[in-house]
Amino acid sequence: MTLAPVPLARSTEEVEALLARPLLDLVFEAAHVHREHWKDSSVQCSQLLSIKTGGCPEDCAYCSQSTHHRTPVEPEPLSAVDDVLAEARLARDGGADRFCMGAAWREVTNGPEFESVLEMVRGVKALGLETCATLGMLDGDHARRLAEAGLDFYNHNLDTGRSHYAEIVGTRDYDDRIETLKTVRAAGMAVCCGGILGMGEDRHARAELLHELASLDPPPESVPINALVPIEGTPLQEAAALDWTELVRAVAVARILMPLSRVRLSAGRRELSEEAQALCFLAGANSIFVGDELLTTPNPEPKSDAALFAKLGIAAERGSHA
Ligand code: SAM
Ligand code: DTB
Ligand code: SF4
Repeated sequence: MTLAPVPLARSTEEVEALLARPLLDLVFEAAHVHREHWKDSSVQCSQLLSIKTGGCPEDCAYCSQSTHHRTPVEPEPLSAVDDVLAEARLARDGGADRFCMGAAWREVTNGPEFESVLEMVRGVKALGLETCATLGMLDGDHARRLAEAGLDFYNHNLDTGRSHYAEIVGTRDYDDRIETLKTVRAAGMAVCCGGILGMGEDRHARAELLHELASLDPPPESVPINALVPIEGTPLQEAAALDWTELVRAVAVARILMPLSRVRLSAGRRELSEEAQALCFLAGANSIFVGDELLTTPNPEPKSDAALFAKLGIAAERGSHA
């Protein structure tokens, strides 16, 4: 059976129309696109570690690590290189294939801390893992040095659509984010860039975000789709919970718009049923965060993820393009 082809979405309005399609038609179409471009249903597994927690001067309304909010997170200095490498080894032995180091910095600055991060990247790479870091904004020289140290991916999210952005972040511009993404690209690293759903945005803002991501040239290699993890003490602590179908829709539309990207079902998986996660995988999600913790909040337990993968017959390994 063939479905009527979906025209390549070119405008935010078209993306919004895709998001509004009947759910099962949308999932069917996305699954079709997925299977055309990826040769199996394997799921890539990234593990996160917060290497520098809290004390961030930015005011991101969702974040546990901003000094603008009083949250339960206690600031901690940059971790020691050896401790990070010990965590990376555990992650690798637990089945992760990519290790992502996150720092609550507004931007990278030169000095001993950056030198330590470069050493962490070299060490993680030497363990045979793919390397990823998310350190805030960076300039061309930082990007070049990270790439030389062996950094494969740089994560920097657009977070939400342009029309909603000012509600969420006041201390930097949308275009600052886009600039950093260009700098990452120019240094030859792969881009990991996505956003968060469930921050009070409407479908139009979600369409803007997905359209913006798909319009990056080339689109990001990894697209994390996060559902807000509400954090006590932040302005979004009482945000209305996202309906799981909206997450499935966003995953499906990301898959249709960015057929060759890894679409990662990211933060918020603990709140999703196994059935909802299965529908996300069918709709084209082919990456998750594994391990007990995200950055400052819990993730599903590794044993429950292993059980889900076993039930669905999903292999936790590097999948490849068709
Ligand atoms: N400071 C760096 C930055 O903002 O780019 C790196 C770390 S920051 C915590 C990485 C990303 O995690 C954010 O851009 C955001 O998309 C996501 N994130 C942070 N807190 C979250 C939350 N409570 N729920 C869902 N996603 C979150
Ligand atoms: C991304 O898009 N999600 C990750 C990673 N990139 C850095 C972070 C999720 C953080 C969730 C809230 C926390 O644990 O603090
Ligand atoms: Fe800082 Fe990143 Fe949190 Fe924003 S999301 S407050 S930049 S750590």
